[in-house]
Amino acid sequence: MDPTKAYSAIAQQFAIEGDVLRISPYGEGHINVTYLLETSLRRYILQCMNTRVFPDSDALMHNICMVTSHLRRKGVETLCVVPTKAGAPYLKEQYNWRVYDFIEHTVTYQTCPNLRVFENSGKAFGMFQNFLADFDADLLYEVIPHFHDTPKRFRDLCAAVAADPVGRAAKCTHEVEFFQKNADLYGVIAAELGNTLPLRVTHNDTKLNNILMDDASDKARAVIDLDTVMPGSSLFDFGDSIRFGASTAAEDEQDLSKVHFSMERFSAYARGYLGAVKETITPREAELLPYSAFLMTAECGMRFLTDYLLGDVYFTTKYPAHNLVRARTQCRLAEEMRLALPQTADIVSALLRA
Ligand code: ADP
Ligand code: GN1
Ligand code: MG
Repeated sequence: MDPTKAYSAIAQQFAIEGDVLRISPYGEGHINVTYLLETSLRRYILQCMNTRVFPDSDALMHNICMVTSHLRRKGVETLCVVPTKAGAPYLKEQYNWRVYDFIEHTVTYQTCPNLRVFENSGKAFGMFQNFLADFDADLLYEVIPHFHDTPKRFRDLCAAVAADPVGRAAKCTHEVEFFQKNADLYGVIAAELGNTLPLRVTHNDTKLNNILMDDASDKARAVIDLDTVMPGSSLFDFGDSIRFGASTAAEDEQDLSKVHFSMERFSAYARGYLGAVKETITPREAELLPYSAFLMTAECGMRFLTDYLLGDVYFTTKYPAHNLVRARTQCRLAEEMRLALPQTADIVSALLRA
């Protein structure tokens, strides 16, 4: 179906400038269906919101409007929600839709192109944490409860293996064994959050394609995909960035011989991140940075595998084994990260002393 024909009437219900010329699929997100909306005057992002993942669109858009207003007040470049012509933050139709200004002269990376980009993204996510340090977490709805509750993610995986609703469990016994073997490592952040680890307002989905980099300077311009901004641990954000950007291959690389954890990239990201949060990071948070990379990678792998077992109901997939392929890269990376814990701890210590 031609998206221009199908969705022009939707786009025209927003307070956009110019006449709709073209609507085309855009980006590599796994959750929403994203389109580039081009008018006779400018460009926008049009998104069909995923109401299975985020059932409460009012709460979701409330969070996004609150967070973006807070950032804008501080002069930080951020997403700009384009309201409907009736003045609402999103459109309720058969599906729910929203529009953002397209942030021009930026690029998103699906894999890390060079160390400078990754260091800059570390700095940007560190600054993002700083900008939200005075944001009142009580103003936010918890749009996905237990989002980074890794022990619960493990229990969900075990339940999916036991139920095996689409008969795929026999195809992933090695991966399931991997997650069972490491199960005693999943509880550290969950046990300490709110006591020995501070609860902060965090992004919770800090992969490299959720940050827009300036296309000329490679500096970070805007942190996007603010759907999951909720109270959490800064370790979720650090670990998830490393999970995605410190891999030598794409998240869905099928040739595992290409998939490795790059300590050089870990070091670059940590340098950028610690440069931004040196004043506020607690000793316990700093100590757990290397572990957080392992944890978030294992957690994401469990989520991909659970979705594979349940028949691909959560993440967007392009072929039947896509979630299994993604789970395999995460197993490989998590294993290498676990083995590298002594070296990555040394990297963090050296950066903190510098
Ligand atoms: P998902 O939740 O599915 O990941 P995102 O909100 O991250 O959806 O959007 C998907 C992709 O669209 C991003 O990775 C980015 O490349 C692009 N994108 C999203 N919002 C903007 C924007 N305001 N300006 C430019 N590109 C954007
Ligand atoms: C999803 O929305 P997107 O594609 O940026 C997911 C993240 C996963 C990621 C794995 C709301 O991120 O939690 O880490 O895929 N987002 C949600 O690539 O579940
Ligand atoms: Mg995204």
